[in-house]
Amino acid sequence: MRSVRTISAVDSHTEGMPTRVVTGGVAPIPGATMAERRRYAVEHLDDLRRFLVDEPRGHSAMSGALLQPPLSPDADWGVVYIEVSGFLPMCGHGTIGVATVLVETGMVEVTSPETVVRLDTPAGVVEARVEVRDGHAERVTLRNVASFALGHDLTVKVPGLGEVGYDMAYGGNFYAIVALDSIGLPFDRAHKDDILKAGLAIMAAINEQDPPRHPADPLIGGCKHVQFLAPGSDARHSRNAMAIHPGWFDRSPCGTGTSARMAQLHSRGELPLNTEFVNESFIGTRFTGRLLETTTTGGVPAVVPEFSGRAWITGTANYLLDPADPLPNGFVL
Ligand code: PYC
Repeated sequence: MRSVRTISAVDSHTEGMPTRVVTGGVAPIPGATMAERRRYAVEHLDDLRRFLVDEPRGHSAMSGALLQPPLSPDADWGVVYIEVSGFLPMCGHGTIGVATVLVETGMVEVTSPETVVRLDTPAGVVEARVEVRDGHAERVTLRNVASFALGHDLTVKVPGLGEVGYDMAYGGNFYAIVALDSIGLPFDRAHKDDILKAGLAIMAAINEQDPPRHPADPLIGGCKHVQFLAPGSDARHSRNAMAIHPGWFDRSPCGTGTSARMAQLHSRGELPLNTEFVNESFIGTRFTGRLLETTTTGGVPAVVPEFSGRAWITGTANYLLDPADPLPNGFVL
């Protein structure tokens, strides 16, 4: 067996969505903040991302996290998120996966019944409270970054769909929130190809006509996620089909999408603080969330959300690169 690259990982899934937690084989990434590390990774480490998430080691909906030494003094670990769409500023299901792996592998000091893990992410420090029973991470509750609605009742002209109405909200990534029945499609996995095609067309049109920009962080912008709401979704219980660039659905309810949805509902006056909200994924798994407090970010009214969900370890692996492998960075079909 020969290898010119060896990356160790603990694989997990959060409510159905994979997180490959990279625990070894990646050096500290240059940068004075995690946002700078993410930017360095975008510019210099895309081959590593593709090696870990694309085929044949990953698949079209693969996602993961590179563990890093933290840069904020109060954080336990730093995280750079990787997935098929690129390097995300923040990833909720991924953070639940990371916190679960850190506790179950003993990479943080574990206390029962709760272990608090502070993670330095490109979008800011997030706090994960892990419920621990008999050494097992049972559930993770995340206090997420400030989330906000950027616009209500916006419209975009989408080739093949005409004028599509949406709200734009941020919960660690930007989400165009669209009622699925407004584009004439049913909330049915048998129609997933049509839903995905519509999602990608909406993202492309928004990025061309009115791309979102974070008011306080110039490194965060663009729309790579469309949160399609199922009929009957409301401010206490929503179901979503989360279409993500370049062409896949979140299998989990999506943590940053849940935060964006709660921020949108709050800004519309429909979700007060400290009120339970359930978000359900396309495969029927759930996150529970609530809004903790109001704040502002870059002058925009915002809320601080929390959400909780569960993750399970599915394996440990060393990912190798044979020097004779003709597809060293993997591929996308
Ligand atoms: O859970 O925040 C999330 C997420 C983003 C992309 C996929 N999952």
